[in-house]
Amino acid sequence: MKPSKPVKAVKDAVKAALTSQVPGSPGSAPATLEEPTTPREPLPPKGEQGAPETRSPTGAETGSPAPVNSQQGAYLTTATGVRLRDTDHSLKAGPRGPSLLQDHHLREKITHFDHERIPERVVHARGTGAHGTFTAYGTAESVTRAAFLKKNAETEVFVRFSTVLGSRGSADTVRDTRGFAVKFYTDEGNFDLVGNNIPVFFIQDAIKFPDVIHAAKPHPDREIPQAQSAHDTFWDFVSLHTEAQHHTIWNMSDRGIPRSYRTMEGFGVHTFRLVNEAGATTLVKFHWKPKLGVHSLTWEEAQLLSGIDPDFHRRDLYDAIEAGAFPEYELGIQVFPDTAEEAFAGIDLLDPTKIVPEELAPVQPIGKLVIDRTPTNFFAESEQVAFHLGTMPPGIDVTNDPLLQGRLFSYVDTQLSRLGGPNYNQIPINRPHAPVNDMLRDGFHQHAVHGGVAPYRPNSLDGGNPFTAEDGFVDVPVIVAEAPKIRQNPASFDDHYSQARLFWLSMTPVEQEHIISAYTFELAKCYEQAIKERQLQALANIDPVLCRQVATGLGLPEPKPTVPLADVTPSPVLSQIGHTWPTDGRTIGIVVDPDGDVDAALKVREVVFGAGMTPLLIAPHGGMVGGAPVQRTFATARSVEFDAILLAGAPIPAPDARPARDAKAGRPAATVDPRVLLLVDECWRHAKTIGAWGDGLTVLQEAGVTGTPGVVTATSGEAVFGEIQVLLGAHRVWERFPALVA
Ligand code: HDE
Repeated sequence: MKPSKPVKAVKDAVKAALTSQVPGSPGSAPATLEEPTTPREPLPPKGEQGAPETRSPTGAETGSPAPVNSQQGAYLTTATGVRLRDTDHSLKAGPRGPSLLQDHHLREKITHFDHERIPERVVHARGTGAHGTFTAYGTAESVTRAAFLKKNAETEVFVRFSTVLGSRGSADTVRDTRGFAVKFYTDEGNFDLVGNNIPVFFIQDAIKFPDVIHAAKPHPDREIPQAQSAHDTFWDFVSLHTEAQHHTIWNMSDRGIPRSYRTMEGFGVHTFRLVNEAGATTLVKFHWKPKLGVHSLTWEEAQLLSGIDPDFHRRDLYDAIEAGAFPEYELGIQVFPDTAEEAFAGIDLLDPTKIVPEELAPVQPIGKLVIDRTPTNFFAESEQVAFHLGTMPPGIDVTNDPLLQGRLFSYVDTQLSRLGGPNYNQIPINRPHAPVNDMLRDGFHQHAVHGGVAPYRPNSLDGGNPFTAEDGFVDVPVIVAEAPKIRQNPASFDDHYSQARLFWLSMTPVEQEHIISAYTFELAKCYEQAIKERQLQALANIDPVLCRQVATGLGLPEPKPTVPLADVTPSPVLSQIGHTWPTDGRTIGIVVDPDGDVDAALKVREVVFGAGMTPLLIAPHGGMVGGAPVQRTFATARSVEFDAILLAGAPIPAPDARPARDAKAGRPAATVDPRVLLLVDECWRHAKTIGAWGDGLTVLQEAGVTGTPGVVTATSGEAVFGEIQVLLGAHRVWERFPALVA
């Protein structure tokens, strides 16, 4: 499967555009000061933008470049292509009105506007999509006949990352599970792998999904809090439905606040059944592994970002693509024999609240995903993309996981109300790249113009077309054991604590500290004492240290466990700490003093670009410094945007600084601008690397951080940055967080 020509052209353009440009320019050409008056065709898309391949509603290649779907011509028209002279004045009976009902242009414009919104997703409303390409290694050929997994097969994909709880306009960095949904446009029809960044789920049966979501969404009376689990109904639910405890501890860990979509794992969660050419079956779990490793924000960063840059993850993804730091993930599978027990190492593979530790069943890489194009139009692509777990090509099938079974119903159903009818698969972003001949007809927004007279089969009027295919999708004829029809789970689903404990014991002390703080924060935000106490009981059944620390924070007694503590073997691979990773696309803030050594600052800026990262110049005022554009002023910069900061000078308080107010906050009047000191304070508190040379050393002294771990000094900016690059490989300077868990 070769990417189509337009896609390749865009990729080349992106490569060519990888100059020292800071990402984020809004258009493909700079704006002019004067209003342009010479008619011209619409501007082309920006270099990094992609769009759905131009396929017909029935999957045929059109060969047209993507902009054929975009607006055409130089002149403003009505929706039916009639050129207009004026769009700023409604038709009135004289200049002082009233407006006339006959103004068809006014009515068309306002009516369409009135209908611009569609219902947001019930869950995962806040999301961010991008295009990419998946290349298979061929290593899955022995277990599946799916053509897109054959060696070197290339498949176009659209990925959508999301939070679960928040509304469409909510902040990116809230504590929540993240969606990781991938639509593969394979030659054999689409494959939707609709996963999350947490490998387990809150509930074991789909019938409870409305309940858990009602509990986690804002309270129905006041509709607060937005996009958060720190409230009574959430903790009421998870402490009563204790199967949720495993997913919940993942949410309370750093996994609930990812640094970036680029530094997040993805999981199919359920066990799937693969079928090979010979018809043999295997059970598998899907995993996405990010090339940059798994990294998270600190809770304070996440909270600050919700105010300072609520679009942080979206911006990070799109800026990284624009800068050429294309996000990469390996797809892997854990492979289990398909036995009658549907279990592995004593773990029930149909229970979606359980993982199989990678130490027991290693993740075997089967292909690589590179995300390299942003959408051209967010609504058309990210908002209208419709995933469905049941969209599977031959070679992949489902299991009886009761959570998965309910999802098979839900995803089609939700699109009917969200996308306005049954033809949502004909929307450009959803169109398959395989021929569609489905006998489905008519309905709202029908884009296909079906031929023939016999949409049924067999038929003799349309020459018998369509025919069934010998190599078509096979529903694996799994034996269904004789059993009573019953509303009940298997007994193995009753263990609700052992894997939550496994997760806790797999964390390093720093990560355990974060988990304790998160539980303490969330439960302290609950109003009802009984709910806190009930959740403490669940924590006692996970681990006494965890329970004690949270109980202390809440000022409540520590309960005794009500079930024996499970004897588990930790899975160190679950920890994020102790490795080094590539640093592509990291953001480095460079504080420059226009009255200091500007050349040195600009030199290091080029070195940062050269290392595949984005340097942002931070100066007392906007405009230019030394011929380079200033991206942040002291008034607009905040530490949370940066992975590290470099101090290339010691700027004195700028005219808009308020040293007096800063002194009230406890810092004596400084010779350095107080906002630069705040930058250093916060970077230090969040265990970020800080570098300084020359005059910048004064800032370190004023901030009182000279000589502490991760504070790098040298005689030149290049030398400082060299060291910082190495430290960034570990994401944070972990020594700055003393581990207190005991
Ligand atoms: Fe979903 N889920 N879900 N879910 N889910 C939706 O479909 C549902 C579950 C996931 O970016 C909805 O189009 C039920 C698990 C993602 O567009 C809806 C159950 C996992 C996305 C729906 C689950 C997911 C959704 C809402 C319990 C991880 C966003 C809008 C049985 C494996 C996809 C929509 C996107 C979206 C139903 C549980 C992942 C309502 C009934 C488990 C990533 O159909």
